[in-house]
Amino acid sequence: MTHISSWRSPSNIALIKYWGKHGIQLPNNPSLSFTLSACHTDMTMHVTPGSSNPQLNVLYDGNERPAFEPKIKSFFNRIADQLPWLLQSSIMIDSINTFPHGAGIASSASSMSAMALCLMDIDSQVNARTDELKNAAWWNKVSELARLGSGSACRSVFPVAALWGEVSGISGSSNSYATPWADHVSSIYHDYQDSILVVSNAEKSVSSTEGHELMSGHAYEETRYAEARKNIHTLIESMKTENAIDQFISVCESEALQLHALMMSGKKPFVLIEPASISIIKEVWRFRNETNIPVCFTLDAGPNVHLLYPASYKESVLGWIKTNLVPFCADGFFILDEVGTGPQKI
Ligand code: 2P0
Repeated sequence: MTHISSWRSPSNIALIKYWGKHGIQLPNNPSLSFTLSACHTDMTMHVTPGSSNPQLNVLYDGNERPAFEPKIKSFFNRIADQLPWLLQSSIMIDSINTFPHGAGIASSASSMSAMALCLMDIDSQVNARTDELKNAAWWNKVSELARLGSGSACRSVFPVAALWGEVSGISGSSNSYATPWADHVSSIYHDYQDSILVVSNAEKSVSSTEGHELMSGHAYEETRYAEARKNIHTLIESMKTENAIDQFISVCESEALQLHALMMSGKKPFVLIEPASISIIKEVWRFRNETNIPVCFTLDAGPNVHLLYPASYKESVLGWIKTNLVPFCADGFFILDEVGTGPQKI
């Protein structure tokens, strides 16, 4: 018998950054992210358990992609103790991302969370369980499996916002899986905008995996983790109301610049931002000062700039992007995304 499951799962953008880990994708500091909407993966998984000669077939948009198989196999080996049927099954995975490959948008968060959702759904089918979908423990398990695929993926499974990692004073916060955070933020953040300015679509010179490793023994290691713990408390407080956007902006921008400052100040320094990223940041500061429109930036592990702002400023910000910021984008390319409602069975 073949079991089939299809899920749409979004990417996410960290406001407090996960940078530095131990064990198997256990974070050295807590992080907090917005769940995105337009940038997502659609995945379909076919699983035939009890195969004497199990095959793994990985497709992207209907075309075979054997290059993706090693990472998926090592993920499956890592989680086989939790899904005993996994290594005795023939599996076919077909996925597609809405964001173009090479747009500098990390696909591991959306694809690994989609994979965790398909696997958990199929685990329910294999074990003839029907009542588990949407139960909080089920979602925690999805988040934990996603984390084992890629750390940041564990935050993609919850709507609006997610917190990952132990935070003092927040019961239920865990290093193993993310905690849904939508109920802890003002409604202004439920449809917050994220316009992604694609500065470069070149392959990154240093992978995130290597970046995490370089945090071990970094001169500012302990200072950084202490800063992240302090910043997450400030951010959480600021997001409870719509009246503390100044504080929200200050923490977001500080976290983004700190992430890249850590890259530049380690034992093996590296630079992922580009001159255009800096030009955009300066233009954001100029525009915000002149207009009082509360737009701010954050950065992922790459040169692209995410502009974050309330939905009520959509029109003014779009006009400004088109006139002042498109010249800094590779081929003029940008993506209009926003905070979203989380994964969806399709
Ligand atoms: C984050 N990043 O919090 C941070 C900010 C990049 C910059 O998580 O090795 O792909 O799979 O656990 O999740 C990128 O690292 O790393 C990342 P793994 P991941 O989103």
